[in-house]
Amino acid sequence: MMEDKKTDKTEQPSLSRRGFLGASAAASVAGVAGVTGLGSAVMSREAFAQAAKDAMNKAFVHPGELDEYYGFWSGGQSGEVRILGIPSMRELMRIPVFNVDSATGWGLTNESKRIRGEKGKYMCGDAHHPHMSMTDGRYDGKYVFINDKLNTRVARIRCDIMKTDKILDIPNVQAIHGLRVQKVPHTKYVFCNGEFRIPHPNDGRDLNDPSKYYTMYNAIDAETMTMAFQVIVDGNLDNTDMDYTGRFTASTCYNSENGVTLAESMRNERDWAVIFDIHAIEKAIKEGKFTTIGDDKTPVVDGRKDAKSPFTRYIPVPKSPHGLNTSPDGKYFVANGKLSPTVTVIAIDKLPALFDGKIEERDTVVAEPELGLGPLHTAFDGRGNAYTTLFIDSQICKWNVEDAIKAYNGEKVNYIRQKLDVHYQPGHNHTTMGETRDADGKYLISLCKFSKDRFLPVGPLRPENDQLIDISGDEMKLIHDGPAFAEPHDCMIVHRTKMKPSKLWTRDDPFFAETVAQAKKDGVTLEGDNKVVRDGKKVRVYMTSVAPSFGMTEFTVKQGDEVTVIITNLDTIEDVTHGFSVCDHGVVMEIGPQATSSITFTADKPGVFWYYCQWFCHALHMEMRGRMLVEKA
Ligand code: CUK
Ligand code: CUA
Repeated sequence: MMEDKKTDKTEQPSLSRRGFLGASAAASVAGVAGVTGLGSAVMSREAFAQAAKDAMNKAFVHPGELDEYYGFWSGGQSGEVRILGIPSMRELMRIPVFNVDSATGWGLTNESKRIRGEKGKYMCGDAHHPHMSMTDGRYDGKYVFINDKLNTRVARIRCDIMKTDKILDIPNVQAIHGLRVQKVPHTKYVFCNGEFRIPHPNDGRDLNDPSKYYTMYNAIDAETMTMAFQVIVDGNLDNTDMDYTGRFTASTCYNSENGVTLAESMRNERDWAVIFDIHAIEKAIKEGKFTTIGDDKTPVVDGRKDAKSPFTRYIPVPKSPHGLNTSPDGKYFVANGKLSPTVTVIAIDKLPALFDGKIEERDTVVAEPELGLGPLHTAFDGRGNAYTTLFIDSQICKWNVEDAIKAYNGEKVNYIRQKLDVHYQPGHNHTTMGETRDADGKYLISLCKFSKDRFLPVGPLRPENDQLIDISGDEMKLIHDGPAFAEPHDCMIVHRTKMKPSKLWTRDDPFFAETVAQAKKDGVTLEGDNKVVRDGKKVRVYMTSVAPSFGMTEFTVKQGDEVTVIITNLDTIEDVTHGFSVCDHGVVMEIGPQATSSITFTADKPGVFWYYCQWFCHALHMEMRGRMLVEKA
């Protein structure tokens, strides 16, 4: 595992962070600025404090003002996605995805249960990588996709209503980790990595014969949210990204030993960046050259190393690489070394020659700068600089890509621009618009896994620390500490001009189309009728809501009935959301303005049960209630 080594082996003129411990934070950072080769004298403490203050003031969003960016945050093992305003770091919304949510009834309502499908019964998920759909390498404001490592799923969030609208169970693999979208010409595919190696089909065969295990690279059709294809690989896939030509994707891949235990998977000094030729894979599938696994229909091609297929190439990179990031100029894939202090820069324009057999794998590597201990992820500012998180050093290393290439070619140049302490142990980092052609180099987020002493203590479990860093100038400046609950592995920052969220629901929204179809069958007009439809032991209660009342102040059912309450919110005023909750039945849902929501439960005990609106909607919100009368069976 990663050891907290006492010395910094970096050859570049940088200081070991350990040397700073005990010094004040401001003095430390000033010290770093002085040794980064910027050629500047060490900043005085006062000058540094003033510069940081200026940056903070510039980023301050006053009450009533709006943020410049939407940040989409993964909620990690909470299973949700959060929307933050950047630079204020204010949390604007939470979008339940793989979790069950008591506020909105996500996972309880019929609409959400349909979307969650079979695996919706698992009330948990482990969300890592939110990424927005793109057109021509730019965010298009349509969808955000996110993986669930825990239950092997990928979800799609619609950015007009900011709700999850599809969840796909990925077949034949276990643990979806890295996820990215096709950037060019548009997001036709969502690519995601199956991480853990398993037998195929995983039905009890080859249980303890790891030589038969493997995992696969997966492509999902982004529009239909169905499987497009799978590629068998060696090793364990970690993170992935795509190029700006639409032909190549790359995944970091650890455990090139195909081992099962930690010791077995640590033997090799180098693992791989696996390159996938998407065009070659599409061609093979079109020609019917694929197999399938068990009953599943997904086309599968073999991209293992020994298969010497036209689909993959395995570029050796040191050692158990983790993050994989494409530079916004479209030139490079950067694989982050994790257990090596280096990152590996792969020239994308050399990949056609590699696939044609004209050059060797390592000939595509144009730089391998040494940055510090534990490089995990790299972000870009659109000005030729890269920002790599150093997990063990607890730093962000800013370095220049072209200078790193020169150094790799033997020139004496210093490619490291600055190292900034962050607090502490950063995983992902992300720049504003940095995963697109529109990378604007304004802010960098460092998602730190530990906050230690940065916040008031709150018991043994502490928040993480999402730090906002101003990168618009020559120097990085830390301007905000943001405590976060489990665990924002990754985020994505989108300029607000890219987004067009709806203010009201539309009555023909597919989100509740099935509920509308049921009402039609029952001869009910959702926009006006308030009535109870009995269908054997099934009872459907149709109600409208207009602040501050439900269309029905009581309804009667029999003990043992399966009751479905369908509510249509007729309010047309923005921001007037109602709720529907039934006491002592675990029933709760949100009904947005102009939406229809429904929920099904069993009226299992006789008596009077009040239902009420749990979403504060009006001065008479507390009066927005009624009675469910349950007659003894
Ligand atoms: S992973 Cu968590 S820090 Cu899932 Cu993108 Cu790197
Ligand atoms: Cu409606 Cu509160």
